[in-house]
Amino acid sequence: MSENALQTLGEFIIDKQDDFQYSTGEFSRLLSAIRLASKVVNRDVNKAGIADIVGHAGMTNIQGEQQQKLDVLANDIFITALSQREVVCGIASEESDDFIDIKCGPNGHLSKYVVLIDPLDGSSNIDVNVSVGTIFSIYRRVTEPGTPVQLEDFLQKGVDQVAAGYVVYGSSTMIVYTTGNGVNGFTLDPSLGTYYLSHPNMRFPEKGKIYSINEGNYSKFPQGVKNYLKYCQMMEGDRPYTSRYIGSLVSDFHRNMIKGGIYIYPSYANAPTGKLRLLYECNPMAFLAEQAGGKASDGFNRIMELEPTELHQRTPFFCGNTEMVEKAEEFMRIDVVKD
Ligand code: AHM
Ligand code: MG
Repeated sequence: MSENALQTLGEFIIDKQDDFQYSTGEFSRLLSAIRLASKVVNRDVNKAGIADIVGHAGMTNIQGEQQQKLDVLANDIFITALSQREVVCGIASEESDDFIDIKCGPNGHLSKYVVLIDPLDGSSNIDVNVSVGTIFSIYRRVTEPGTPVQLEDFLQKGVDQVAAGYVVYGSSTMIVYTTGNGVNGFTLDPSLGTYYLSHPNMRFPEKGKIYSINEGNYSKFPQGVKNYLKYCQMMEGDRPYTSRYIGSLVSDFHRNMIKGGIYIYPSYANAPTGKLRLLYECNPMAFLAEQAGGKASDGFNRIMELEPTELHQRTPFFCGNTEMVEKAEEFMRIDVVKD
């Protein structure tokens, strides 16, 4: 099929605008700002090897982790694109300590949307030329429009998301998102700078055979996770499963959604809530997973129903094919009963 016959992301956004009741085009403009920022980050990620932007920025973020230069750059790019285009009234970023209030429009704060973003997830992979990603999550504010945003606008449950998605800066660059009507994926043609609809209505295959977890932490895992891993490795039926772990959530999730698999970042001995952040990483991925026929859990509860209490809250994360996540949950429950 020629590129002329393919639908672009811009056309798709406009086509779907009417899915939103009383749509004013504000949400479409917000998605367009994310699309634009992703192209700028893509350009910078691609030239990371030649420009002097690889390596640490010398700062630590709120989690106490060292920030890579590209983390800082990606954070700036998304915040600038979203705030200057006046499409959101607030932004919370994994890389910033606190949320940002955005006074947009002639009367200030007129947008009804807030965005939570992990601007460059998996950034420890940049130095070695491995795929990284951007994750975003969009909510309607809950406080009065026209006033400064408050913490409660960001501390919403995953079930209240209006849209969520990711950009994977991989062998090709893709943007994948949902507004609650399935998941669609768009691939960037770098020569034209245009995203085309390449993966309409993405779904997890019925059966999955891949498990993705950092097995180096095995000795620190809860017994339920250890038992589930043994189950994955057992020679029986369609098992053993295949182990694949990139260490970039976006890339691991993307592969598992296409090929069928489960991603796990559990709690471990000295980290009872695991590593991943509920608001910036787990909720958006959970929304995508459910919209693609999969499931996301903290081992016991649905991720999107967890009550957030702080911006940088962490949670254990089990996400992927429904059947696989439910099996893992079964092992987690057995472990609790034994205790
Ligand atoms: P980051 O937001 O600091 O990049 O951390 C999140 C990343 C995920 O993309 C990835 O799945 C995980 O951390 C890898 O962690 P580990 O190296 O502990 O396996
Ligand atoms: Mg991250």
